Amino acid sequence: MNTSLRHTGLAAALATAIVLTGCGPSDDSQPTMVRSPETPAPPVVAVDGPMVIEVGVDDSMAFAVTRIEAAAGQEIELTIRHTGRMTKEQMGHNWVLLAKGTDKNAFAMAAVAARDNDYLPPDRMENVLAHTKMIGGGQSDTITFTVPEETGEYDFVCTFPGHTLAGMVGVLVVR
Ligand SMILES: [Cu+2]
Repeated sequence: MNTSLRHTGLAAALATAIVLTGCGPSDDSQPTMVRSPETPAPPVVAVDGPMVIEVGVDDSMAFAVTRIEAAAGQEIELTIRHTGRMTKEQMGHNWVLLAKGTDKNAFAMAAVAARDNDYLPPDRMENVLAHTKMIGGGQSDTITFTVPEETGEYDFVCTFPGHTLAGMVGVLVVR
């Protein structure tokens, strides 16, 4: 009996939603864009939103994206997507942005001992500016972070044992 009541309520809510979205008042105060055909359209730049980046990985030890250029202080929404078939234990990958000046190989060596922490060394987290989860085939993880204010190059690495040394690295260039 409660089911039918709930359904009625849901239908009413849906009807309300449709009315609200379907019959919004027309706003005559909106400025109208008038552009002559000769005027080129402005570039599509997400001024307010984050820069969206997808970094693909698979059953090899490499990032599909090894160079990211960004403006100081901008937001980045980054997704790491593992399209391989191997598990997190066999061929796990993460995306770890290191602080400027971090020795990436030394960091990765320390990470090997941090298996219980997704291969992120707890005593070196001051070197980590942003990181995703460690993922396996078929998984993805999305993070949002702010690009450092200091211009220059920042290494990013995968800290799964052996991967940084095998060349699973890239660079974020901040302008
Ligand atoms: Cu990896």
